[in-house]
Amino acid sequence: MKRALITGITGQDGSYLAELLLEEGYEVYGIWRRKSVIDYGNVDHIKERLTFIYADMTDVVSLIAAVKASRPDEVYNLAAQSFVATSWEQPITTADIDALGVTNLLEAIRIAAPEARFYQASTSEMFGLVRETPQTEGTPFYPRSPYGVAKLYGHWITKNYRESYGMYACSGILFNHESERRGKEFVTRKITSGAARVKAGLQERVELGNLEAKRDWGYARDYVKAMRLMLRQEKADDYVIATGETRSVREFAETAFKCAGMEIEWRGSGINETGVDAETGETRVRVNPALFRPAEVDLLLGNPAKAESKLGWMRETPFEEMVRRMVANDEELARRELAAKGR
Ligand code: NAP
Ligand code: F7E
Repeated sequence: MKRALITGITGQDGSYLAELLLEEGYEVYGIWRRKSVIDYGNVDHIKERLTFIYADMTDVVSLIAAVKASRPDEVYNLAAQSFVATSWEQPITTADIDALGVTNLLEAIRIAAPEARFYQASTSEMFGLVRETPQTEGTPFYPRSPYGVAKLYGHWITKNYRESYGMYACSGILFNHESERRGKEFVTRKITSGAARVKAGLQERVELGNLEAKRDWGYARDYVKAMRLMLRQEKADDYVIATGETRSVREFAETAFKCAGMEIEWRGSGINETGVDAETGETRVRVNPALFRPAEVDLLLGNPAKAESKLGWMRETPFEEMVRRMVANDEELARRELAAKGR
């Protein structure tokens, strides 16, 4: 039986990856953080089948102990302070976890399980102010946030340990991927949850920042399959994982509200813009300038050709289907919220 160690197991990707590896017969270990209240996050439904180890990316001693205890064949580093907006408020924490945390984990592996294969969760945020479109493995990087800068360090240190010590260490440069398990502060889930709650009468509107930002949005369950494939190749390498399609936040909002049975009409332009439900005439979306970022990533569009040809990876879930699933899930949560309130 193969053993995998996943950092960030309670997060969106960690939970889908854990399910996938369990299905394949792996013994799955997950690193989690000590909190005042025990919280299994997105793996609550499979917690009995997992082995949890308390550790923190900023504490190399705890990581060495975790690697020793799990004796992994594969290590997936998915832990991060992953919310870009927070990285301006907590730049040091973000760097400690997302940059130096990667070195901590690589050193723990070098000491305690040097033969283990390593996956690093790199990101399209490293392309930032994009130098070419679409972005590939060869596109120069230009990060635009403390998060992007920290992740770029994690990306290069992974490559460096591969070249310095011959470790099997890969980076997946994943473009945005979403799901029913996405954190509610990210724009997609904020919109799908907002649309469902507006429809249920639980909130009046959704406040958004930059509607013109464009992202290449894929489905998280499809993307974790690429991580596993990367660790099964003859040689370690880096791969872009993306859909090859890009859409604006505005288009995402229109699609999500449509899935919830509401048609959005935009009135005004720029920062005072509002989205009005064409049926009821009520304002459903409002732009709040406070939600704009100090520096924006305007356009991301990935080219996954290398992953398709070398890994045989293909995305499976079309954009509209992903949004439909997210809205349906949030409508169900809104129904439960109403029931809990006796409405
Ligand atoms: P997520 O839902 O925010 O999950 C992050 C995980 O990291 C959580 O389990 C969190 O634990 C854990 N974590 C945070 N700080 C930690 C620390 N100091 N020590 C140990 N664990 C810590 O993120 P995700 O969307 O699944 O993304 C997975 C990875 O892919 C992240 O590295 C992210 O930066 C990267 N990425 C994501 C995307 C995307 O679109 N989703 C795209 C490219 C790259 P708690 O539950 O304790 O908070
Ligand atoms: O923002 C704009 C915002 O926070 C997307 C992380 O998983 O993907 C994610 O980072 C866009 C930005 O994701 C709101 O300005 C408008 O342009 O959903 P997001 P992100 O910053 O792209 C990458 C690949 C990662 O690696 C990260 O870990 O949407 N936007 N209005 C808004 N964004 C948010 N959050 N909230 C708004 O109200």
